[in-house]
Amino acid sequence: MEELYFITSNKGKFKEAEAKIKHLDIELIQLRLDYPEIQASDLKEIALYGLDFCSERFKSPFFLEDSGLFIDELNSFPGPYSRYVQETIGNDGILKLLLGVINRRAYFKSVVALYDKGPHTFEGISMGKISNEIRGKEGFGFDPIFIPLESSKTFGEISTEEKNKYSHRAKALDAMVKYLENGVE
Ligand code: ITT
Repeated sequence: MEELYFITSNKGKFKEAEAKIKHLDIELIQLRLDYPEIQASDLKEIALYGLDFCSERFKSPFFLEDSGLFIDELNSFPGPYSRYVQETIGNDGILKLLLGVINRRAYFKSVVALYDKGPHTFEGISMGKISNEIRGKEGFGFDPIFIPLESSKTFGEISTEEKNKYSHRAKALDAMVKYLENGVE
């Protein structure tokens, strides 16, 4: 494989994937192709629907990724609605919803769906908590309010390189890279 397309409109996701894949002899290309994101509670189901839709229209090997932030105290909200929530109430809105709340446990989940000769999925989870205030300007989306278990800093306060050591997306991408290298899922 010489070229691999990442179908995403999200520059932050692409930057993380590029760094993960750069040691392979594969050129990663960002492709903005609108695909339907169905309403479902399961990210894998959403990703596989998108994969199926795109594979009928696009013939080179590609992957896409669906991710979300799941907050314990909010019964896993925003989960699959993360993009919409980020674009509407944003990080300030989440902090308001959690004002005075002691249980700040949360996790990020990433499902990478790859299409080469057929569909493959790879998953990663990052456990952590929601900070009390916005911290840092790195990354994107909820990064400035999420503190992973591995650190006392938010994802917004660490570099892409550091985030790529243990984030949800890093784990899912590592599994995909392993598959690309060895053909083992
Ligand atoms: P695509 O074009 O790849 O779908 P998207 O931004 O719409 O890009 P999703 O539908 O998967 O991606 O939405 C997930 C949202 O969750 C995303 O827009 C961010 O707001 C948030 N999110 C996901 N991963 C994140 C991360 O690593 N750090 C911060 N926020 C994240």
